[in-house]
Amino acid sequence: MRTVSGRSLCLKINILTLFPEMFSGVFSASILGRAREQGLLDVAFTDIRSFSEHKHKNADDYPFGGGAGMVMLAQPVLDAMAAAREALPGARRIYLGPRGRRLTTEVARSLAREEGLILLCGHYEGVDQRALDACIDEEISIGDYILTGGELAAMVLTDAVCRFIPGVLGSEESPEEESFSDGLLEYPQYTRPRELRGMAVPEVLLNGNHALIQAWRRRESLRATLRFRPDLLASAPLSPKDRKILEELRAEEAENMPSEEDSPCFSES
Ligand code: 4G0
Repeated sequence: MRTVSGRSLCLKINILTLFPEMFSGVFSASILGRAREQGLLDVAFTDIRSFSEHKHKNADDYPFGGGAGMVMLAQPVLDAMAAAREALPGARRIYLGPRGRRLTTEVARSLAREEGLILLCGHYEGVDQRALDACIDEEISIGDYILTGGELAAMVLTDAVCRFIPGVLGSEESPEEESFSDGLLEYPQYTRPRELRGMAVPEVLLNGNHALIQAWRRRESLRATLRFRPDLLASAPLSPKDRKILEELRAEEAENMPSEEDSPCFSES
């Protein structure tokens, strides 16, 4: 196993779920699968249902006070958590739910440095609050929408976090070079062939002038951010040169706007 200054950098994750079979494809293919094979990521599952003390292995019940949906029982969740904690004593215990702190690049980067993670996936209308109060360090949400269960959120979190484990991305790629890391969106990418169905690759990328390529990419990152996520520009670290480029891009944009005479709103008839 790889170590840096004596510390092993294998991130250990234990996922508490009623549906462990949902994870097999996502965690076996591509980069997550390779990270596990390389010993950089260790994912284990705790099947909450197996901790049920009911004879039919029930893991949920009707909510006190009435209302639609089911609530997951506290007892199997607490016992599953105790078992997971025995395997990962120092792990951070996270509940995936819509009330949580929003998952961002920053959150993912910091979770990658934890000793371990225990991810609790709720189903139905969530989990009995007493279990959450007793055994959860933090609730995290992957966005403002409701899913049928926390499993997909746990997969998204694991994928986003995994990219920040040293060695998971090739030595060439860095998680810091991607969108959002410098507060801007990515520049466009191209690969062979140089021309496809009349569409050419921008000339600057073909002639090996790395200073020119770098400048072009910065400009295209700024262009993409201005067009698709102008809100990000308020907090992105921008140089005076970047600000000058943005002014040029705004002017270009204004030039390409249809003039008022062309607009159907201004037609005479
Ligand atoms: C807890 C996470 C969990 C409460 C989980 C539902 C969205 C997310 C669940 C509920 C999830 C997210 C109150 C419906 C399971 N949905 N945005 N579903 N309620 O991260």
